[in-house]
Order: sequence, then structure tokens, then C-alpha cells
Amino acid sequence: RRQRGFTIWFTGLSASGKSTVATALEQHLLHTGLAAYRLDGDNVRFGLNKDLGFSEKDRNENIRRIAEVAKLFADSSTIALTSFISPYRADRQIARDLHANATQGGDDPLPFIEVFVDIPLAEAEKRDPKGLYKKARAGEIKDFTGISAPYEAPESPEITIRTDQLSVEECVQTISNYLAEKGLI
Ligand code: GGZ
Repeated sequence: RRQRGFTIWFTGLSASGKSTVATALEQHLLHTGLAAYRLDGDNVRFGLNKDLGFSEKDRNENIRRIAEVAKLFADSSTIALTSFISPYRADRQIARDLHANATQGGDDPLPFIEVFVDIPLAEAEKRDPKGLYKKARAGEIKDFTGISAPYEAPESPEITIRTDQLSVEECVQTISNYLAEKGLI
């Protein structure tokens, strides 16, 4: 039976460290000789999803499309890494279900690993690398996650990483240990 890919779904606040950890994990997997591909705002929100903003409806559609694309990558035996805030529990559940039901041709479901990039809002706001929290507090950006739009933390993610307590390397190690334990890598 052919090797199956899977999806590692990062979720967390803006400035939580999702992209940093996903990038380092992608490098780690590539160096191990595995095919991995990262989907993030830079290659999705400026292309496929450039028609979408940050209303609840647009975020729902953003995540729906990303989940479909991640599923296709995983189905092509690639490790898909997604780093989007994905603030709504129901949207992440839809992404999970899509992988669980990707069983065409009698294949097994595609594994879906939700990684909660956990950081206190105050810490994300202190980092504020792009000054977005400051603008959101000043009312210059509306519907900003954590300030004026919700973030629904995962209730049972496969993995939780505290990026304010662990180094990037330690976060990568935590995730790769999990993948090895599950026989995924
Ligand atoms: C949250 C916003 C917003 C609003 C622009 N709310 O830190 P960043 O800059 O680089 O990452 C954030 C990114 C969030 O896009 P996602 O596609 O991950 O969001 S979602 O999953 O909720 O659809 C932030 C920037 O875009 N940004 N406006 N209002 N983040």
C-alpha cells in the first residue's frame, strides 16, 4: 500500500509563532528526506484566497479552501503544514473531518494533527512584530483576533506547544517526537 501523507494543522493567535515553528519543522522534515510543503498567509492569502478578508464568513471560507488544499497535498503523499490563525473550532473540525473522510479507493483516512500554538494574549501583544495589536487597540484594524474578534482555543489538540516557554528547536522536537511515536515519520 502506498505511503500516505498527512496534515499538520497549526492554530494560534497572530504573533504566537505558528509560521516560525512550521518553517523550522518543514526544514527538519525536508532534511530527513520527506516531502513537506507549508501553506501560509504569504502563499495563500495573496493568491488563491486574495478575494477574502477577515470577517467571520471570509475566515470560514479561507479555512475551508486551505483544508481542501492541505488534503490534496496529503493525498499526494506530502506532509502539508498549515499555519493560519483558524480561530473557529467549527472550521478546524471541518478541516479534520475532510481528512478523516478522504478514503477514496479504500485508503485509510489521512492523519490530521492539530498543533495548538499556545501563548497568552498579553505575550503576543508584547511581541507585536508588525504593530498590528497596537493598531487593533487603537481601532485602526477591526475584527482583530484576540482584541475585537474571537479566538476559540482547541479543546483536544494532538499537540500543544508553549512558544513563550520553549525554544523553536524544542517545539520542533516535541512535534517530531509525536510524529515518530505515531509511526508517521
Ligand atoms: C487577525 C489579521 C487581521 C485581523 C490582518 N485579524 O501576524 P500576521 O498578520 O502575519 O498573521 C495575521 C494574518 C491572519 O491571517 P489568517 O489567514 O491566518 O487568519 S484566519 O485563519 O483567521 O483566516 C495578521 C494578519 O493576517 N491580519 N488582519 N483582522 N489577523
